[in-house]
Amino acid sequence: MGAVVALRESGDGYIAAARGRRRRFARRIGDGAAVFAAAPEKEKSRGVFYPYRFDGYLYYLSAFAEPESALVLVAEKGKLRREILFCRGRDASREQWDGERFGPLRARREFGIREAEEISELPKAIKQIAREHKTVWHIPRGGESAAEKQLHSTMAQRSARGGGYAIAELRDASAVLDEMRAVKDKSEIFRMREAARLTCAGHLAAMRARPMTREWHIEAELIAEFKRGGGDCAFLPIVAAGENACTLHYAENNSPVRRGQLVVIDAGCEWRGYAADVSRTFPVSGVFSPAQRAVYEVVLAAQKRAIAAIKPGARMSAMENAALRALCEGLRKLGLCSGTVADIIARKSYRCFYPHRAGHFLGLDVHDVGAEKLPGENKARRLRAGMVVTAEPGLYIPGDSDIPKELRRIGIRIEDDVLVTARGREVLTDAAPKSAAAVEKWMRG
Ligand SMILES: [Mn+2]
Repeated sequence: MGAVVALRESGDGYIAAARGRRRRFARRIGDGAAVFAAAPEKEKSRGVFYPYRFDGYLYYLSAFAEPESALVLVAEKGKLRREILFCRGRDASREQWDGERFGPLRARREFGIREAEEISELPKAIKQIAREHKTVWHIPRGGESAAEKQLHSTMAQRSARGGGYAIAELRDASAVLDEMRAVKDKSEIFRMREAARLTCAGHLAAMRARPMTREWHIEAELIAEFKRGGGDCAFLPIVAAGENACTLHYAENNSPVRRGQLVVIDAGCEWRGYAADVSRTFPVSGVFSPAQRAVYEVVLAAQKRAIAAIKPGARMSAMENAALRALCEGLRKLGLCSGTVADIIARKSYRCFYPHRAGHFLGLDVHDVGAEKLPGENKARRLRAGMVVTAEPGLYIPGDSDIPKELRRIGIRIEDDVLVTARGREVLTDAAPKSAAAVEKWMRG
């Protein structure tokens, strides 16, 4: 993401929201300094780089998306005393190659951060922090950034010299920030709605891809819709025809597509840093066979029950259990599992048909932070208004000879993105057809 894109991002309240987040973070840590480093650029092949993806924590607190940047915060008695953005300096010859940079002067103005300096000044700033602060917060990442290497070497120097530097403790800031990130504010929900809207547009176009004789024809329609709206893929889309759907993370997207098969699409648009994540399953011919439809109705019923279990105060595990019970009832009706639903769950005989979980948090990351159990709690966390979770049960039937022939190798997943509201929930992605009848109707054109 270059400077021009970052500039266009102002105007939706995100920059002001980021300022509020910095103050809240200071309130939560009380006293100490914090260093947030940018994600590294990743080389794809000699001299060619993957599209740059910022670090979620740094972006959440700054709205700044350039590589080679960092944010230093200093809190005193719960007040934000200093905030310094470090970024690349202006450099006409580099900018001729890589595009415009903000540079410290303009970055400070555009992003409303009190101080800004060139990234080359960061080592000095870290030295100063080490002299003045006992506790330094950071995001531990196995020491991949220069800033992090310096924090660790400063700690080591301290132990070698016996306290010449003051950092006594490096603390993990993700424990604090994940709690904040789990509940989305207005500017984040605005972005997630747009990501959801473009994702649904992609699914609608993909179901009508012409020609539709290779999986990549379908994938192309998804990507075109994301790009048309100024977004991009939040992750490699899964477009899986026939038994490819039974490979959960299939993303080759290069197989032939045949009439009579189902196609599972699991794809999401990322818009201004925020992700959507939607799965739909449709028949290539435009009409479900009776066997395909029978399995589809089971997954759909499970997905609806999962969504109904999403509400403030409910635990994530309630949603998981609702989906699982419905899937097991369906597996029994389809003749794929025997015994009572309780037996099927206790024996885990559903596992070969449903090996994944029913949902995850969604936000800056597709598998977003915040879903983890709270420290000291052994139960799944409770949902709160402003959280966004996916509901995505699926069934994947193996080709074994003891399974009725017409059911073999059917793979189906249905996934929506759900915002927890004060009263219950809002499905952000219901513009993509979901009931079997709605899917067939859309495909008829
Ligand atoms: Mn998902």
